[in-house]
Amino acid sequence: MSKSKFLTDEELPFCKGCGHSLVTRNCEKALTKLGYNLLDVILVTDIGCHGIVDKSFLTHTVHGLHGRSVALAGGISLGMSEPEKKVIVFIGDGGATIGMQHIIGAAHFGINITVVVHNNMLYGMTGGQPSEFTPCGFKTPTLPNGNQNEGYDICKLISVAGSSYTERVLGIGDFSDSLAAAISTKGFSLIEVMEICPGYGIKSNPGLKLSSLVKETGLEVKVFESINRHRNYSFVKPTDSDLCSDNLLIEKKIDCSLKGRVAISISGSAGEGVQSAAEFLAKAAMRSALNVTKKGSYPVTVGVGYSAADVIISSESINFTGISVPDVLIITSSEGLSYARPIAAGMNNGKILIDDQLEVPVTAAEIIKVPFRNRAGEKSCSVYSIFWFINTFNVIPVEAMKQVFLENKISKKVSIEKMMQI
Ligand SMILES: Cc1ncc(C[n+]2csc(CCOP(=O)(O)OP(=O)(O)O)c2C)c(N)n1
Ligand code: SF4
Repeated sequence: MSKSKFLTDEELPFCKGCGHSLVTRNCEKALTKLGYNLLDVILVTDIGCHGIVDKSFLTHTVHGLHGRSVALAGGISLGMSEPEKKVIVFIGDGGATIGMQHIIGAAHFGINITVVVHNNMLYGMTGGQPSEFTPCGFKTPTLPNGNQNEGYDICKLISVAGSSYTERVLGIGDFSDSLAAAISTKGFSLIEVMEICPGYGIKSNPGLKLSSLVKETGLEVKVFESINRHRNYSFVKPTDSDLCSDNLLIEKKIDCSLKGRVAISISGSAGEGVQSAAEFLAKAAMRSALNVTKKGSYPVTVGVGYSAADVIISSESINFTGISVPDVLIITSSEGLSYARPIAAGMNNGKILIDDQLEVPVTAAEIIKVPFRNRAGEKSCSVYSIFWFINTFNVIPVEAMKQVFLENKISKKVSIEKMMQI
């Protein structure tokens, strides 16, 4: 199949012969047939080999937790009112096992999504453990004598639960019409694609053919009758805004002259207000009618170690929320410095604002030393660093920062005058 606008030109990331490649190519073909625009498609992927495909899609992509992608996709679908948008979930049989309740719930409530189950009958990414879809007798590296029990028939379960379109297909050749039928169905639809993982399934079951295996299991390859569909559930949206409209929850209050996009990374220590600093900046930018994304990174032990955040502010819409190289890197502590060293090393221009007591990292960016910790103290040094940045470079109006800060309970403990020092 030829390349299309839905995928990058990169090779797909799967092992040779993996059925996940075929699902991707068929999905791309179905979307092309249906005439979707790139940014009208929201692909939600689950954890597993199939999930690494999201870097290959040029549509919106969201990577969910293992088994939770259907719940995530349901939320996205319910949060949008544009009928031309389509939410598609890619999930493995492992994720479908872990998240079965979400799938049954979404079918039951008639949530408008299409779920594509990549059923390779085992957990591919972690080395071939069995899932609840592993057929009786099927061997995996951790079940060398073969599974003792029957696998689930997800298509039967889902069609009874209320799915509007349900089909099982063999992951061979062209099944794009089946995907197109599911994708064009309004309400919940599911396609289960049967595959054998060459990495683990074929190795453990040499010579096994997909079509004969599926025949032996008794799993029917067909479109299933929809039972209990057209339920009349309604969901009240929590606000009058939705994920796609320009109707912002935060009013534009302050004029801002920024044109283009600025990517800011803040790197400091847990407990020193890094996430609050990023949140203040994000809210102040929204108040200035800019588009904003904010992400936090920290170890699972949230109370110790580094804490870092990425904020993008832009007068244009932000379609990619990652920051490969920031325009501005702010470093407020030694733990933040350890985390940010590789980021600094990758900067060929831009600015690094660093606490004046810290060693300067290797970088080609401009270094600006500021006594963040001495002036504001350890608890407030990160929030202060954002005030200093805004006050010095006027990227957004400082008035917006002041308003956001003064509305927060932190302003009862920390004076705005302290934050405004330059
Ligand atoms: C809640 C949770 N449990 C376990 C894991 C570990 N894990 C990562 S990938 C994976 C297997 C994925 O298998 P499957 O969903 O079938 O997808 P495939 O790799 O076969 O495409 C597991 C168990 C995890 N990430 N999260
Ligand atoms: S390990 Fe299996 S599921 Fe994962 S990419 Fe390789 S063949 Fe595909």
